[in-house]
Amino acid sequence: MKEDFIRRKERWAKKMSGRERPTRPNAGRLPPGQHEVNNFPVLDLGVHPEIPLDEWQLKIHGEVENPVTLNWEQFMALPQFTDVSDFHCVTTWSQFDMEFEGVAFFTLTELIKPRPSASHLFFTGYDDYTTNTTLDACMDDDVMIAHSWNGQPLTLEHGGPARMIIPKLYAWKGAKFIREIEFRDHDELGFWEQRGYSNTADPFVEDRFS
Ligand SMILES: Nc1nc2c(c(=O)[nH]1)N[C@H]1C(S)=C(S)[C@@H](COP(=O)(O)O)O[C@H]1N2
Ligand SMILES: [Mo]
Repeated sequence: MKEDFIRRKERWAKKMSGRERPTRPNAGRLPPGQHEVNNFPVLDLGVHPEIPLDEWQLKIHGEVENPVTLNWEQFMALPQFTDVSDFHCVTTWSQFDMEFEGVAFFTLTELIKPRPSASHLFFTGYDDYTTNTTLDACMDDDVMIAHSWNGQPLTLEHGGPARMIIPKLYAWKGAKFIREIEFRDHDELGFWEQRGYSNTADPFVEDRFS
């Protein structure tokens, strides 16, 4: 476990320093039961909350040493991170080679310093959507809070100003219009998790429903 964590953090450090281009396998990257698309469909509860950048805030708190509420300027002043990943929606579409830019989750954890008691995360969007993961699932080199896709600011329908990207989990685990991230010492099911979707959500084992 510890060694795996160190490897993920090393991969992230290499990406941050520009010494490693993200490389993607060609074979075996389409999870079972998925098909590839190229049109980046929109999926959400149908509410697209419009948050002016000068009112936008991201609150990160809970089991952390240094809780913060970032405004847009502070968020954009953090070290920036670009990565390429695949995107898997539980409704069976996958899109490869998605280039997102934002703030790496490892950068956030260095800022807020999770307490040893922090084991889970609870995410809330400006549309009041919620979802949850383990902390471990987000301590990975490809996890970020993205503000841009393919070099352009995220459109509102895709979760702008900023959204979570957690490539190794089905996309409902990535909260669009992100407003709050709470570090917790216990798990709590989010919107879809309460409605029968899997809590762990690993596309490669078709972990769709609980
Ligand atoms: N805030 C918020 N985030 C959300 C959702 C939502 O309804 N609200 N839907 C989730 C679901 S079910 C999916 S598949 C992805 C879709 O992201 P996209 O619309 O950019 O394709 O966002 C996820 N994040
Ligand atoms: Mo979804």
